[in-house]
Amino acid sequence: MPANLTQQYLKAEAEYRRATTIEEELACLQLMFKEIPKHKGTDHLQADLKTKISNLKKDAAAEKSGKKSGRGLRIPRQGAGTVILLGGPNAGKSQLICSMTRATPEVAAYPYTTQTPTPAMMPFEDVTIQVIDTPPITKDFIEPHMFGLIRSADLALLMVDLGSDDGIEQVQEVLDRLGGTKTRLAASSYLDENDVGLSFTKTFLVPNKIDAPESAERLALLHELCPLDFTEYIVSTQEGTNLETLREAIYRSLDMIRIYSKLPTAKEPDRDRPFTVPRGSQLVELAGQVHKDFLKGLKFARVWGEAVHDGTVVKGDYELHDKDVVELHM
Ligand SMILES: Nc1nc2c(ncn2[C@@H]2O[C@H](COP(=O)(O)OP(=O)(O)O)[C@@H](O)[C@H]2O)c(=O)[nH]1
Ligand SMILES: [Mg+2]
Repeated sequence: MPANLTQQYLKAEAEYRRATTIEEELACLQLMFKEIPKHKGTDHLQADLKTKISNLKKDAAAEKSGKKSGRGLRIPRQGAGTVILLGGPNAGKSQLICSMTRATPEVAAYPYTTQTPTPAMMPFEDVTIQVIDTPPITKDFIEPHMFGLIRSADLALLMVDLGSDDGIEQVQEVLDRLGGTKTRLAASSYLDENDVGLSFTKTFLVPNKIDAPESAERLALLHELCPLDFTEYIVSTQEGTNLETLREAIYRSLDMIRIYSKLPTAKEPDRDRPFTVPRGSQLVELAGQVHKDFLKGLKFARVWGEAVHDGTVVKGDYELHDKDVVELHM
């Protein structure tokens, strides 16, 4: 029997996917339980949700009393979006972080140098994007907390080691390992409506070490043996080849817009630190980010931008445009 899930349910599930704290997760699961159509076709989903909620409550209690909940690591979202690096050992994940951010993780020719997922901030023009370095995924092993991190990421970069004959097999292992779980990779992000909990995270394929001998032959072999519909960026993280193209592609894929806020008393907006919101967002969504008092107290705003005349007065339902300058009034 089809589950016939409602829009509200699917929205709660999408938010559940992005949750990074136990409280957020619990709130989403409770909403999902409230919204799930109660009939035979959803019996096992209802039971599944109940179990998840009760486990999460135990985790929350354990966390409060200072015990480790065993749910492992959570990384709060920061910046315009979150990108997770995935790959087998030695694919060059840590080297990518070194080359594209100011962080300096250990890069080494032996596997398992990176032992826990570690976030770094990658600049793009005047914004920053969170990039998470991770330990390798292999046929036999994946850290349990990797699933939550992959689900909640806006984008995954699946890195391939073109410097070794094992690179293709290693990337296939990552795909197989995740393919057997409810956290999978795809050309774009979506949730499976017929299988609750099954989520797909948008992924770029990033064959690395194109500077290495025989890398071109291995790349051809990768395409032949492992055909994927992911967008591909071929790079050398060590020599910097194609990294600026990748950086821009990452930002574009987040589909965010930048908004500069200006105080009524100031002549110029703060150009150094734009706020970022998903394309299509309305003014109210920005207001809450600028200050929580604006969520309820917002009266109107003046906007300078390409879509409106300078200083136009708008209400909360105004659709924001990239690089708008916004002056909020309580
Ligand atoms: N030739 C070449 N070697 C690289 C490149 N990127 C990383 N490496 C080397 O590959 C090894 C593993 O890199 P690392 O970033 O630690 O891989 P990780 O295990 O995926 O984090 C190190 O010896 C790096 O110097 C690259 O673009 N070209
Ligand atoms: Mg590493």
